[in-house]
Amino acid sequence: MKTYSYLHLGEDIDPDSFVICDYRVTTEMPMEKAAEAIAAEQSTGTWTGITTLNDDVFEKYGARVNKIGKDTVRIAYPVADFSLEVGAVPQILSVIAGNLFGLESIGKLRLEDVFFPKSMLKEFKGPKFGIEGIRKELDRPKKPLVGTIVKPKIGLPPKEFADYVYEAGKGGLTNSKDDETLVDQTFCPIEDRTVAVAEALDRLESEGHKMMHAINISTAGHKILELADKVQSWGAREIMVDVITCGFSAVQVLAEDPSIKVPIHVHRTMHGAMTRDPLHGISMLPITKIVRMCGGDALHIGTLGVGKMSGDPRDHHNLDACLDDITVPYRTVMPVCSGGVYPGIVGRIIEASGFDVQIQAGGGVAGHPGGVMKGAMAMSQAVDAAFEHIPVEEYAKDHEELRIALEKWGQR
Ligand code: CAP
Ligand code: MG
Repeated sequence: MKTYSYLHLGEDIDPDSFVICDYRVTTEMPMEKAAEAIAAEQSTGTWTGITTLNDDVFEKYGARVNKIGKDTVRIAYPVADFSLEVGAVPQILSVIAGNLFGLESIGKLRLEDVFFPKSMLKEFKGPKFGIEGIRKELDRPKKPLVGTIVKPKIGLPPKEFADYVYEAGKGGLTNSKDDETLVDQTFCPIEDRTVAVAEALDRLESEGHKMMHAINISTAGHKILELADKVQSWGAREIMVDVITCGFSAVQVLAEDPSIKVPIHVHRTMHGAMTRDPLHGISMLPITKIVRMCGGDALHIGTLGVGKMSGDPRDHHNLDACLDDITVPYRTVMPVCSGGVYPGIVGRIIEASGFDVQIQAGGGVAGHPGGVMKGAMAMSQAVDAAFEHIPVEEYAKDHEELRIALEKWGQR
């Protein structure tokens, strides 16, 4: 039986003909063997030589191990390995991020990055709104967006929920959203909540302030489009999808359906199971790239090493993947920095992100001693200070709400 080698080290790989993946590999095996095991499992091979593999199949469809580093490998998968209907994420993921994670012989493995050829990128449409579209809806051309997550994350009935949104808008916030665990519980049915929030947003608009609230429609795959349609008809101005629990295709089906005419806010709850271990899983970067391909308009990317969720300066790659307009043919995605945010850290986040960002605080608004409106004012003031390059403690001298927030939570 013929044995085949998947090693093509240092060869020129045409980026238009391959999907190129960078993996981090922790293994007792020699790196070359580990890399070949991955390339085989994910393309034409298996754990042993097989009589059914021939030169033609191997040459056309075999993955190529292109680079090996101390603990990294680069593997290129021929475009032909992907389903004809290439704009379909499930099959792509099962090639580049499938069985390989379970290979007993390898140890730990992490997909760090992925590069798709133009022919595949063009099968996806990207965001319908993106940064520009969301800014236009909000009449907020330059300043960072500033939002809240209604807290407590579950339990408020529709009226109190909508009152929270109204107060947040009165305090100057441009955005608010449902929390990831809230969809359609009996204490807050989605129809009643959407209608009550729509009334609050209309009232704010009639008083001169434009605001968006993302209604969480994360539900079963066969019901998500219908639910999105319904919440739109009840007045939703934005919808939210938990992309890991619902799947990338949920984002895509919503973004590509012509009946959906509102931006899609993409939450990433459960991503930590894949992204947190620096040696195993899938880093946020490929997730960000695929969300953008599928049409997410805003995406949580972490707080660039500052907030309550684990994260580090590598989050910058995720930010770049939202904003990069050179390598991808889509609109940009609004990066959302959320998780343990409060006024005293807004300046540091904006320093790291720039102004094209949506900064959000749940506890950092609802925990303000003066209540939601003052909490929202303090967050808005912190954003204004950063936008005007004024140190936050300086700005707080004339802004009481901000001063109280700094007293309570401090500053970093
Ligand atoms: C923030 C949040 C978000 C996190 C998730 C929460 O609330 O609503 O779900 O931002 O993390 O429940 O934690 P707080 P990430 O402002 O009260 O922390 O954005 O990193 O996906
Ligand atoms: Mg949350």
